Amino acid sequence: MHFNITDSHEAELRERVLDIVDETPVDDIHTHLYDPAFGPLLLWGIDDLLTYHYLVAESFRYFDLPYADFWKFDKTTQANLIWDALFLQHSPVSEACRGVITTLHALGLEAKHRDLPAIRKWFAEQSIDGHIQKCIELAGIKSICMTNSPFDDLERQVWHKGFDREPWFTSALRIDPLILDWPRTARRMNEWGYPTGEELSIGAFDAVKKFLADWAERMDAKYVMVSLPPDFEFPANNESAELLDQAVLPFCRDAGLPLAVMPGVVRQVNPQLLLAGDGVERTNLTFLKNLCAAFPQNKFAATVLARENQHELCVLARKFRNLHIFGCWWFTNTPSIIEEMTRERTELVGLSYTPQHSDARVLDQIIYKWQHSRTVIGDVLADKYVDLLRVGWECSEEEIQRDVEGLFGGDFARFCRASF
Ligand code: HDL
Ligand code: ZN
Repeated sequence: MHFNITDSHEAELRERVLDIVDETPVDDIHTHLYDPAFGPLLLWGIDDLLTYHYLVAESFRYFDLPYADFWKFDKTTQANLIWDALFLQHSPVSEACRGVITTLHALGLEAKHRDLPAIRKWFAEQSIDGHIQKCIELAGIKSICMTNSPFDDLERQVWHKGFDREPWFTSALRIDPLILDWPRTARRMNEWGYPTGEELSIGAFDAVKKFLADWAERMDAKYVMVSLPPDFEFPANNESAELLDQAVLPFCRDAGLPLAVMPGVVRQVNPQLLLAGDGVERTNLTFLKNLCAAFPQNKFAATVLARENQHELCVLARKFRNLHIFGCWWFTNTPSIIEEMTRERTELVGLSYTPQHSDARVLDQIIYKWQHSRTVIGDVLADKYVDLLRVGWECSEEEIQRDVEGLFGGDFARFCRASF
């Protein structure tokens, strides 16, 4: 039975939902951005926007020059080639291309004149501090979580030197080399004064826990994170599984930190594309089910790379309260898939998830990644509140605001504070 709701009532409710989604500041819980203290690691401006690895991959579909020749060019030349191929020779309809135009438009630049030198000139006149503020305001961001790796030589030096942190940059401790490349990592950790020895042992596990504790404290990490191949197994008779079981998860549990697992990436399917060379395969999520079940006191956040895994991930989240699903990661960060994922997540887990993270690698990208995502997420939520209205349940402005604040970082913060 449909209550006799007028079209204008529904339209007014939709408008209200869209406004709240547009206006509510968001915690961006996974990016590759850096506090300006990290200097050149923080990418920004038109040439970084155009040489973003998503656009590199798309450009090579039109290039016939050898990969190696492209990589020999300087960044400006690479950007010019990408601009010509993806914006001038063809309309910029892909999500990553459209994002550049959305960003330039939001910054007040008339990209439609197709005048790349003029755009370059404008960016050259900006200061990084003012530009950070402008991007954060235009994106409606409350906080930006970095991906911080003690295994990155440039980054490690900055942490050891110390710096005054900008309040809106938070940290996540990235540990891929520890889990996925133990032999080499053990040698490096030994050099850094963590006696891991050659073989995995109680001593090695203690050294790993100390390493994690030192870096989580140094960074004030909000969570620990690792990306995993699609065939990752747990339990398993290998170093990765033993390190998780004996060191990483005990540390995370005692420190109250979630472990974010990001499975499904197949690194370097085309090495000639460098950073753009990674691919995706459907993940066997049994490992995640086993982790959530075997470690009920641990908190797991998960974003999975293959579209085919998303429904199964929602069902896993229904089974395990210590699993928080988040974001439309990388190849799923497109309007059509964000819509599908946000609908199924809302329909299966209500509001106890985080619909998006930007994964931005270039500061300016937070503008388009959040503008595009807010549009899709807003439309899905508007449908859901209208569906409720049609069966007699009208949500107040305060209730909708509360719900959206939860989706935009509040529920993840609750999850991070929770102890099971
Ligand atoms: O492993 C990751 O965190 C991925 O997000 C990769 O950094 C990837 O290159 C990327 O930038 N995806 O958006
Ligand atoms: Zn990422």
